[in-house]
Amino acid sequence: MAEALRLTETPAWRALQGHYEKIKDVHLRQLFADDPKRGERLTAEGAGLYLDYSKNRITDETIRLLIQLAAERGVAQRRDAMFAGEKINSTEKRAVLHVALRAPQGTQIKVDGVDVVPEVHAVLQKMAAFSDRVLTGQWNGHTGKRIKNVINVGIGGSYLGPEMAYAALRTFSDPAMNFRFVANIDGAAFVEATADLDPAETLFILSSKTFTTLETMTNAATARKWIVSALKSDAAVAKHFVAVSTNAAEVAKFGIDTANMFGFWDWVGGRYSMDSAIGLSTMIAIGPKNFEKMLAGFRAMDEHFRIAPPERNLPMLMGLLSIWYNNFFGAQTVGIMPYANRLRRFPAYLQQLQMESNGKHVDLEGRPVTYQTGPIIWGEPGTDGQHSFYQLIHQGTKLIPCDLIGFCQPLSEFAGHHDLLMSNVFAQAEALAFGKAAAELKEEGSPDFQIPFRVCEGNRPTNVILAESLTPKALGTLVALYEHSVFTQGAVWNIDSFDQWGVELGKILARRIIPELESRTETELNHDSSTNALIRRYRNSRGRKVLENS
Ligand code: G6Q
Repeated sequence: MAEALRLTETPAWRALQGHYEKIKDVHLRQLFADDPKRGERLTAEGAGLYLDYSKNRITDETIRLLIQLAAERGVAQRRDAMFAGEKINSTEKRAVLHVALRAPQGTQIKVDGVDVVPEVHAVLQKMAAFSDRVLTGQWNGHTGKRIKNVINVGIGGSYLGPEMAYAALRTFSDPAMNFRFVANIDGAAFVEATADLDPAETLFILSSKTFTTLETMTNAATARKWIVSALKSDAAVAKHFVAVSTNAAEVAKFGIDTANMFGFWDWVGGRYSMDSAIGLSTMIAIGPKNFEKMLAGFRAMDEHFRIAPPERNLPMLMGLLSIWYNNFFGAQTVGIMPYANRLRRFPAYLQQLQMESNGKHVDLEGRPVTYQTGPIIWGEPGTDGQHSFYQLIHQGTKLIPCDLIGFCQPLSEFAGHHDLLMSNVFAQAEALAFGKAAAELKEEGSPDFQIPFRVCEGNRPTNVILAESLTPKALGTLVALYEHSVFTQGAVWNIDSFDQWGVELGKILARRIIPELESRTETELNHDSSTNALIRRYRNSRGRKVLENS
């Protein structure tokens, strides 16, 4: 069989290159002047989200070619293979089924001939029963005190989702309860999370797919000591620890009854797991009913991604637009700016989702890619960012496409703030697109010498995403939107968006150096001269010696 065409050899890619040359200097001012209806036309709606993509440097031809690119790269077929449970994570030979985590009861999704949907619902029910017991005081601490504090111990995919979701949905949680997150192995993280808490009222959720991750296991051991020394009994562990993991043997070794372990499966990637049992802290915070609403939001976007035609398919359009800037305009980064303070951890969450998924240097055949893959993702909530780094977006020399995310209805009791907040979403998108020309400045009376400094060229692209309000459902929909946009990009680039070999490497590297730092006897060092010197300096500072010749 003839080898499939490499991405850059496909007809659509070549056509996009030619098309880029034609429109790269066309200004959004021109595009809007040419088509007065552009701002209504280049929009799409799905699963309760409204996407205005009219302020992108595109024409109808761009969209046509990008959709052709998706077709030539078999994005829809790959999407259908994912939904069908095929092992599309080929480097780990695993299915990729975060969509099964929110599949309704009765749907059939098979992995190796076994329908996984009943297992998913069994775990959800177990989580709901446990959450209810904690929330109603049927599950109390060792001394009989009510659980008031829940601490999720986990890192990466076992942390960023729960932390982001709690911040986003705090309005839906009982203000008398505290939810905290310990990820970093720096002991300060544990101290900060626990300093003002009573161990007798504190429940730890140890969240680790593998239950071997150094950071999590170290923090878990510290938590165990904190509980046992305060409550003066090893038996307290049973009441103050539960686990979320795929590794029952290690969970049991820690001293947790596996009846209090909430499972998930190797077909859920860490960064795609916030709606699995990894979301146990979220479920306790917002309650099982709201968690179900969040799943309904994910599900609505899954359905939209599965059936909407490409020209109206939000994740498909966003993924393709990201490729347009990344691969044709050479943009290195994407800014994520949620105009919602409660979404302040959303950029960090998306950073992992996108950069771990699409930060890849070889294609599915293991060949080095000859094109750029995943962009750098960063961002802060608006309006904060406007008073710091937006300057570079408006007037710097780099092209930074941005997603501005806003909500029509406020959740805050100080509703008067909301119009002011949202006016900034619209104003920023407008200013980034249209800028401020010298003639306008002159007319407004700017002194001549200042005009060059005040000019904003505009032509800075944005997507504006509007949802009704920041509810559990809307959060699920938003997360799934980005999951599927990442998928679309990975499918076009022909990379494995679901492995993370670079992370695995990081997990083993430090293990060699730990004993070299800890050893109290004179230690020989055999690294490069820089690493040796750094370790020597550290050991000296800690009063530990290094052999002279190393
Ligand atoms: C996510 C990554 C990574 C992982 C953490 C935690 O997709 O694989 O961020 O989630 O390293 O791993 P454990 O859950 O196994 O502790």
